[in-house]
Amino acid sequence: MASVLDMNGDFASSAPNLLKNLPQLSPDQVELAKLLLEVGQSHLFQHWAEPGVHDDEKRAFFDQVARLNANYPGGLASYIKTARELLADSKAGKNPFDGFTPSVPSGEILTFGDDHFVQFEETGVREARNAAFVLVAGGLGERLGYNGIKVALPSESTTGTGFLQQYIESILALQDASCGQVQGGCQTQIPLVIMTSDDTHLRILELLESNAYFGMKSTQVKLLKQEKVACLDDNDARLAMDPHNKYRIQTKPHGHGDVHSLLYSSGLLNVWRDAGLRWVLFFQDTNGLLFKAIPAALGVSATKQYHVNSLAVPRKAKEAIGGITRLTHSDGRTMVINVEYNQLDPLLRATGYADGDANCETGFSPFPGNINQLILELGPYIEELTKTRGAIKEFVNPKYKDSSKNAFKSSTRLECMMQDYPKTLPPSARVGFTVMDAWLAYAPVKNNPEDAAKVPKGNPYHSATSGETAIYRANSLILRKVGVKVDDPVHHVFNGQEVEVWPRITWKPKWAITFSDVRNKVSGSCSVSQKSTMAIKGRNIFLEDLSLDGALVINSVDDAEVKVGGSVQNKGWIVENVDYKDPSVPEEARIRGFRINKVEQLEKDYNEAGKFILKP
Ligand code: UGB
Repeated sequence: MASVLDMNGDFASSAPNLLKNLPQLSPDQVELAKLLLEVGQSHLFQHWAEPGVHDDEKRAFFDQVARLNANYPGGLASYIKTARELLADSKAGKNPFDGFTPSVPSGEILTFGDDHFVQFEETGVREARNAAFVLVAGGLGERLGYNGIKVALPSESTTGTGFLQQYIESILALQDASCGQVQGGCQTQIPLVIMTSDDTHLRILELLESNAYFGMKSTQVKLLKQEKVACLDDNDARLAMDPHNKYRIQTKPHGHGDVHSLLYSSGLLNVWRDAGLRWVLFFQDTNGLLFKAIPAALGVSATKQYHVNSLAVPRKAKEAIGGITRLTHSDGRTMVINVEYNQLDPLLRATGYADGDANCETGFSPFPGNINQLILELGPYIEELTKTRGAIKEFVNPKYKDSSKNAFKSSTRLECMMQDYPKTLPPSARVGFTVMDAWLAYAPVKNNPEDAAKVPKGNPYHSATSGETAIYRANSLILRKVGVKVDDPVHHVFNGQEVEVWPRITWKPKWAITFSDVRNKVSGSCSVSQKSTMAIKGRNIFLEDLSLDGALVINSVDDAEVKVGGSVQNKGWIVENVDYKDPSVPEEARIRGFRINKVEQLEKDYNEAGKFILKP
């Protein structure tokens, strides 16, 4: 242990209080104290002379500083330097897109179910055994205001399947389908990384462990926890003290961009490369349609040899998703990059688009909407991260007290976004994107009922209500595409949001992970009435001349082959409104504004191998 008296004179004179009140410090802690003083943070020690504070608090302060220093590429000195630069730019009103002119980029636009789409899906399934998946799930989802973790929320309430379960079962279905194409099969276990944070880590771990990892091997799943970054009190980047403890620095999340530095420092990328993997797929926490888009999008990456492929959907102007934009600089540089929703309108207005972020004659913004599902080719990704160590271009968004921009309303911090990864890529990098219909690919659960009800008419609600009803709509439309006569939906208002209510059709990913799978499992003349519910929970279930008017639930083990046909008629399951303010209703139902009343159903379980016919 070094004594404070070992410290040099500069240090002592700049923080005289320390001399009297420092506990015994290790040499590393002394270095950290010096570092803080050198980068203008002496205010952090100002109150250390006050009597009555236990040395443990002060040591804990240094533990926290050590973590903040270690977890940021280049350490705290680099964080503070970047913060000063970005805060000065922000104060000067400097536009991060200065010199760039936006234009509409061109990319691969897919039409669900056509030959092209089917080919891309086939290629995607083949490539899936060479892929690793990365779920960013460190966010608390403040906009949704749900008390639990978002990945535990049911994606739909017919079967109650949670988002994480849905994701894992989809990856396993892809794994099986992909290995099934290899002669003699293969033992591939597609890796899944989940980025967590202090807000979500323990609860995600508990969810996985209490559900046997939803069928994955526990070794297949790795959790990487992102750390928060220090908050900043002013334009000099003075670190903010925690309002509840003067011996801690206040911290806030740094954003989903942390995923790149975490993957880099974890060493996993090299492990994956050595195992022959070729793709890394990034995705977010609450999109129940996500895996309907993954096989084709991966097929596009492989066919076009994209280093970066962003998944996109047609975007409504002002919708809270970023716009994929081609930016051309006056010096000739160009890049295709996400421009975040709050920056798109000012950028367009400043560059000659008088109406800013507006819909064009198609009824959509001409800029495709980024749904933050990225597919990166592993080799070029490793090459780039070796240069950047995973650091992503950051931004700062202080809320100023007044127009002098000298003081903030509350502390701010640097942030980074995972989709900004291409910003540092050389012009030779192949950066593309793939557009699919929103009904097929994108229905996130982000907004609480009150905010969702205020969304401009015609724009998606992005709520638990729309997230669930979108799953039923997508499944109904897919079945229609293979010839099933699915009744039209009815319109209904839940939590102040008008949505289409289609028959509640759900299936396990292992029943169908591609359009061709659905086509192969449905034959003859099938029909489903609007009031119906169908839950297909087995791999080898074949619908043949089925007429459904009620609720039908089929469970089967993989070795059972079940043919389902004939006329199924019963009172079914009824979708009932609930009041989102009623505390007696579980939160999961309240945030969607409905629950399912299971009045009557035909439910069959097939627990043994064999061939079966279900024909009432
Ligand atoms: N997340 C983390 O893992 N860590 C963090 O520190 C923060 C978030 P939000 P956002 O697809 O609809 C993004 O808050 O940031 C995870 C894109 O930037 O739901 O408002 C979090 O758990 C935007 O361009 O989204 O907007 C979640 O899984 C647009 O594409 C994910 O990051 C938009 O998503 C996203 O966090 C969209």
